[in-house]
Amino acid sequence: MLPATEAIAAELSVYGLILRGGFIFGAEEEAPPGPSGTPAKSALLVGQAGSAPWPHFLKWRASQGGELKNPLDTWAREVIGAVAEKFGARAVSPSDRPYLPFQRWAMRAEGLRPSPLGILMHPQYGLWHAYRGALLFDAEVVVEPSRDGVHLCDLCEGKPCLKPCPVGAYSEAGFAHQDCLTHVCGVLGEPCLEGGCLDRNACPYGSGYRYSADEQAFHMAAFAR
Ligand code: B12
Ligand code: SF4
Ligand code: SF4
Repeated sequence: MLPATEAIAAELSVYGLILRGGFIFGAEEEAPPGPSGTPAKSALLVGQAGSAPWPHFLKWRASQGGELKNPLDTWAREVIGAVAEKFGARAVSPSDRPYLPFQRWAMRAEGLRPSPLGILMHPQYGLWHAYRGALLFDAEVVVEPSRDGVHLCDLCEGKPCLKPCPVGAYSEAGFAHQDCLTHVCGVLGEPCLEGGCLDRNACPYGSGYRYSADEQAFHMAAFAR
């Protein structure tokens, strides 16, 4: 019997995580292994909208002794791994090497498109969402997310997200990772380090889902490490 996606979603919601849609791998496609070790037939994406998982993560981190190297990854692997085991799936993480194409999967599952910042733009959550894992199945498990087909960046006049960065790190040429890092770690980098990326915060959409200040500082610290 195929697992009920409602039951998976309910299990994930305990941790503030959500099912973000899924897709069936094509017959010609090179799919990653499913739980049996043969190529997976389908994938369901797991992620967050806004800071919903943050309090759950903080509670878990407080219960761990000592410093963990990648605590958010460790927490997500633990939580999503347990859900995978319960529903006969194999869990994978956006941090697994070699990197799995999470953004391409998300575009496919949710019909999203990238913003000028590279982050996928969501019609409801704006730039304030992320992927924490995926469940790979040996069977064709399907979930249909709501899609409204609107790409807000197409309608956005003036593109305020491309203005505040002091080093113009985002441009049509892509993301100047090193320029960003040098600024964030330099003497003038405190506003980014403490309050999050100025460009990301300048987007007017999905502001109700904006990550909390401490979550933004946590992600920037991990980025600048
Ligand atoms: C390596 C990596 C980075 C690298 C390099 C990105 C690059 N130039 O490829 C660096 C360290 C620069 C980076 C930074 C950030 N990243 Co990053 N990153 C990744 C990671 C782990 C792998 C990317 C990859 O190579 N995938 C493999 C290829 C084959 O997959 P793909 O889907 O085809 O690849 C797409 C991306 O590479 C994308 N892309 C290309 N350039 C850039 C630049 C940026 C900034 C982003 C977001 C995407 C992006 O274009 C490809 C086609 O769509 C992914 C997770 C994942 N597994 O995909 C997260 C991921 C893309 N990152 C993400 C985010 C949010 C960021 C940050 C904005 C915030 C943060 N995490 O600190 C920062 C930017 C810093 C800032 N100024 O705030 C999110 C995006 C979520 C979303 N809503 O779309 C992801 C999906 C992780 C997640 N857990 O959700 N990242
Ligand atoms: S400011 Fe405009 S162009 Fe930039 S991410 Fe937001 S909607 Fe897209
Ligand atoms: S974190 Fe700061 S330096 Fe980096 S892209 Fe955002 S605004 Fe620019």
